[in-house]
Amino acid sequence: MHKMGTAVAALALAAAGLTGTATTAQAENVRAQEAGCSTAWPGRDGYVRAWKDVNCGGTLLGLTQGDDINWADGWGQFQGSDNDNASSVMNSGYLGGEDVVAFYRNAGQRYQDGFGCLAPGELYADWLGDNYYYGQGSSMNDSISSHAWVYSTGCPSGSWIT
Ligand SMILES: [Ca+2]
Ligand SMILES: [Ca+2]
Repeated sequence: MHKMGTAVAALALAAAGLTGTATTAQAENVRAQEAGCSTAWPGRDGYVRAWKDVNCGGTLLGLTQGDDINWADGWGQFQGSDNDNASSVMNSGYLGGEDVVAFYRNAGQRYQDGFGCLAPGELYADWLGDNYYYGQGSSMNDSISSHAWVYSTGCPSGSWIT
């Protein structure tokens, strides 16, 4: 959700002596971001969702209670141009079991070439551009190509996205 991290960043800016105007603008931006995904939050319904734009905005690329190992193919809930196009994602899955959504840089790659895990308690990642694939390092914005529901034990400490 980023509330804590962004607040820390805002404090750091203030401490660095930047103008109050900049800090205020950032605070406004934070409020806008929080409103976007919190408004879209459906309650726990068992789904993973992905949007084209930040803050759970723009086109809803897809939603599913299952896995989709290829966001670029012609079947499943994510197809064609959904590939490499998501900028925010949400996990409103039911708690327990495989309740974490792992997003992968490539199709059908599972853990082999970069992934990030979204915990159900995190609710959503409102901006994938400040999340980086575990074990691979590149930004997750406009690059997700598959996803799967996994157990939290499958996600190392550095793989959680926010
Ligand atoms: Ca697909
Ligand atoms: Ca990709």
